[in-house]
Amino acid sequence: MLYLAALLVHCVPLAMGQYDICKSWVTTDDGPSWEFYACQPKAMRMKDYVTVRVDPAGITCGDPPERFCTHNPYLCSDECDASNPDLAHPPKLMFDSEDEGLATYWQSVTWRRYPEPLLANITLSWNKSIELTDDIVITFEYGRPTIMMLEKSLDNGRTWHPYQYYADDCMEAFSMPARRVRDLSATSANRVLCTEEYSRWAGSKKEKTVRFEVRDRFAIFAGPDLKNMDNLYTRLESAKGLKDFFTVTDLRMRLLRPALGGTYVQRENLYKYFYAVSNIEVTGRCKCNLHANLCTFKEGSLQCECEHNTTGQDCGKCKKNFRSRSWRAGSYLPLPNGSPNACAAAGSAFGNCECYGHSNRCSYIDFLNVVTCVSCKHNTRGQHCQHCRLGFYRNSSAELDDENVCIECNCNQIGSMHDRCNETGYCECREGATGPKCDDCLPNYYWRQGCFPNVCDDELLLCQNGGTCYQNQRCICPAGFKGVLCQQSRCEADKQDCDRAPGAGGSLATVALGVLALQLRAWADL
Ligand SMILES: *[C@@H]1O[C@H](CO)[C@@H](O)[C@H](O)[C@H]1NC(C)=O
Ligand SMILES: *[C@@H]1O[C@H](CO)[C@@H](O)[C@H](O)[C@H]1NC(C)=O
Ligand SMILES: *[C@@H]1O[C@H](CO)[C@@H](O)[C@H](O)[C@H]1NC(C)=O
Ligand SMILES: *[C@@H]1O[C@H](CO)[C@@H](O)[C@H](O)[C@H]1NC(C)=O
Ligand SMILES: *[C@@H]1O[C@H](CO)[C@@H](O)[C@H](O)[C@H]1NC(C)=O
Ligand SMILES: [Ca+2]
Repeated sequence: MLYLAALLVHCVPLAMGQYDICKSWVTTDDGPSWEFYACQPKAMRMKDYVTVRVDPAGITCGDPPERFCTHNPYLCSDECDASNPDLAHPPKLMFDSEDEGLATYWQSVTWRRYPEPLLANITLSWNKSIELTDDIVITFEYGRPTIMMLEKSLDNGRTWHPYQYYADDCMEAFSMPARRVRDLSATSANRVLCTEEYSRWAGSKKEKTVRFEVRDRFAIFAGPDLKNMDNLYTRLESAKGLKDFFTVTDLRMRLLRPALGGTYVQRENLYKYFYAVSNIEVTGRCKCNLHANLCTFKEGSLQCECEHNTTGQDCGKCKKNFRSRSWRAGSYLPLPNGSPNACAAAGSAFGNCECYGHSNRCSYIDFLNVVTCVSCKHNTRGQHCQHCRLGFYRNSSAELDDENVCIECNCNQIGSMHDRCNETGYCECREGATGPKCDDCLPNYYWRQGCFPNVCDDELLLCQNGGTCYQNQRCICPAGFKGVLCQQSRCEADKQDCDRAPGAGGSLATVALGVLALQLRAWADL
């Protein structure tokens, strides 16, 4: 009974039904109607919905079958064989339910290529944004890695960011000081750090887990037992980047050095070094922007069941015909029920004024007798914010209600006539310039604050009398010649010049000085 009570207390904060209803039917002075609240789905065991990928190819043991040592390093009689279900250790064994008794685990090949590092990546993908609500717990059989890294992605694996570093010596492995999450403060709650807590050899086989401590970070705001969740939700709402810190679509464990079971690697017994992961526990809830309290697994991915007339996998936009205001996420505030920030039907107040979510306001213009959107955002303009502002063009593959529907023309200021472009983003170029943004020159033109016709080149406009063409801009003439293409002898042009004809050394120096002067001018132009 005591045990049960303790268990309940432990579970209360996360199971507590805060923000678990999206709407309720209430009776007011004006009669019965719906009242709407911010809402979010319950936390779930996310390993049940994950897809996993292990890299590089061939890192999983058993193909070909291989011997390894576990408990008794002197016998080394254990075997991994991918073709035998009893001896295989495929990645899916990191996500099965462990029945009481024997652990099932994924296992890597052994470190037989030592000293080449034994590297493995385990990538977990959900194809859905997830908000972590409890620690990530990775269980290693036969020792925890001495160096590893946890990375996360927020955009389905397109970009990755470090999440936490783990090493038995943080300074040596990552040039980072060792820190503990418990020592973080309110302003550093989303700091990425290196910890030595889960990598040191404990001299016993009991230390099996590596954690990413979500609870300890929550506790900075909600107190040690997470009793003050109101404070946490207030901070999640107001502290920049804090909510995103706990949000992921993918996680990646980069295993960089296996457990050593001592201070050095025994070269004569490399069969005892490998990775073996029996479980990866990820607890979180679907991110639904506080517009849904249910998240279901449909057609292979998790989807929010959106309320408040929102739609999309994360309830990230307004439903069609509910776009008279821009979409907004719900808010945890004010406590205790939050704000739904629901999408509103188009045209309820003013005829049918759709603004495609680019404006929150419509206005009636008396003398024209029209209703028009006011202060169109996202670089749109027009009565319904349906056009792009000058200097922007329409992204033809984006919906009109997309925030990024208008793309900046980005015309080169010098190369183009003006900063407007056509429907495919092409700018109008000045003479000699070319390219969609007019930042290139046509053949036979050179770029110097705009495109200018070549003065000289290697084909038609050859410098004469041994002159050399400098960046298509001018000929550098030998001492005795001048003119655009050095076509003119100084003697013919100017008798005096000829009389004072300098010696060979002087003329070389003049050429060198000329080159230097041109070089300096070119730099100055940059
Ligand atoms: C693991 O992923 C990182 C990128 O996060 C990549 O640079 C590295 O090559 C990968 N390692 C292996 C062994 O596939
Ligand atoms: C990811 O989810 C979206 C939305 O549910 C779906 O359209 C897409 O096919 C999924 N992609 C993969 C690779 O499962
Ligand atoms: C969503 O639209 C329906 C009509 O289709 C309406 O009855 C309901 O009240 C709206 N919900 C919200 C939160 O605005
Ligand atoms: C145009 O919109 C599509 C769909 O939203 C998007 O994938 C693409 O990146 C956008 N193109 C540009 C150039 O922004
Ligand atoms: C935009 O201009 C480019 C270059 O002049 C042209 O190839 C393209 O067809 C134009 N697009 C439209 C929609 O007019
Ligand atoms: Ca398992």
